[in-house]
Amino acid sequence: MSGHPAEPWRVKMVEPLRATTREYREQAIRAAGWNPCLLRSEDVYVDLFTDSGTNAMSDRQWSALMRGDEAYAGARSFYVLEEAVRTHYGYEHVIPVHQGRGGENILSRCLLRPGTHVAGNMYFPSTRAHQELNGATFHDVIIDEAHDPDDEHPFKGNVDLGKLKVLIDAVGAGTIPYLSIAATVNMAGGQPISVANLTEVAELAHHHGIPVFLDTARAVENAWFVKQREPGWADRSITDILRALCAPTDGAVMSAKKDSLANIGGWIGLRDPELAEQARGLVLLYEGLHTYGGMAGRDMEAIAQGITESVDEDHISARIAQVEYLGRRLHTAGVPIIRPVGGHCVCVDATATLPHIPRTQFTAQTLAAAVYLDAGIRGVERGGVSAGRDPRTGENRFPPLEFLRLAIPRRVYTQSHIDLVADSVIRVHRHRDRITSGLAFAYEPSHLRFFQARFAPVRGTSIWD
Ligand code: PLI
Repeated sequence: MSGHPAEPWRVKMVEPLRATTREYREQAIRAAGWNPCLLRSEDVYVDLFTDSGTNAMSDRQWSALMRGDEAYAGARSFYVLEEAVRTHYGYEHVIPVHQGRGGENILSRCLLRPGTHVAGNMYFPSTRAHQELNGATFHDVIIDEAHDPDDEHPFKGNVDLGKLKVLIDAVGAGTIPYLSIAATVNMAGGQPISVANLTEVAELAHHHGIPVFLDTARAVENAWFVKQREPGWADRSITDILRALCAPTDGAVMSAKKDSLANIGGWIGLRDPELAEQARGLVLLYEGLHTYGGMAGRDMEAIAQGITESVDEDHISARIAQVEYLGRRLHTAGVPIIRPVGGHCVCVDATATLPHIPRTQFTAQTLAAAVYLDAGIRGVERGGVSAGRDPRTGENRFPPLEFLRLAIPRRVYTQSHIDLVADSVIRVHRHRDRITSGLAFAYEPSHLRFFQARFAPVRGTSIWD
């Protein structure tokens, strides 16, 4: 199939992959409690569990590692990272953390108290978990289109300003310490927010004295969609658009394991010096000194170099095109996927694929296991299991979307791998009637349960007849 631009890199070092038999995979997934997250990576052929920390670093990033200054205090590498973040994202105060959730912990602890409310454009599990652990209630104010897998809205990450106003009126601006806005929105399938919408959201929030924090994990991918789809931005550079996305916000929490092409790391970016002081104080307790935040000096160098590579148009256009190619192959073959295809993943609509498996039997988890069984491809459930239980009622939460996410690491897989994935998912879809049992919990952890949960087939000994 045409339409896939050649990768703008060549391979300098290889990592062997091992193909396995169907019998082997049946044993492996059973031993993993039907949870692909508990598989050993050597038992996975193409690993699309996440695009987080799984990127291939460039030769320039590997050389940057050698420049890492491992001084405990005031490491040169911190100032290199600080400069890169200031230049590309525009935040004055840069506070390193070991990865995104480290930043979420610090920000939530600084600002949230029991009885407070946080609004955002759909939840992310670790982000909401930290908000809830600090006593806040999360409110989803994303536009309705985001919950519809077939809606082709170009900015399904946009906030519904009407919903936000209703929330502010209902709970009072004083009880909303901040808005938690993501670019792109992972749980909607990597869908972007427009610059115009984010600017309007910030104006409304600031009018009520509410600060806005941006989850910038995939803001470069968001910037690419803005360039393609939002009137007025086609001729601007990705760096300009990235800065325009950050400009109306009061700060950011960053997992550098995504856009920034690093294997670990993150930062908090802030404008308010007092909040920055408070955050640095907590970083000392929970992460490490405020000039390394749990990272080695070499990690900070790799991220700084990765930031400059992330905004390169050859890189970002090929990256998004590879994801789009997989989506197009599945869509053309009739596999129901979330449309339009997002920035980092293709999401197979599990309820449309397996309508005979009820959501109480974790439809997308079942589909994830089935896709692993077919050819050793690992994706992740994004549905009822990821959503967890409501902390107040203890009831399972079932968000409108229930999907298998195939997240594509950056610069790792070639077109043949992507074709192999497409062939396998199309095959599973064709044989979907043979998936006869859903799953029930055999072990249910209390937080972020999708990582460590174990399951058993509801009927018989396998999910597949
Ligand atoms: O995995 P961390 O702790 O570096 O970052 C947490 C995190 C925060 N925000 C968003 C939008 C994420 O996607 C995110 C992590 N995502 C993972 C691990 C993923 O597989 O999507």
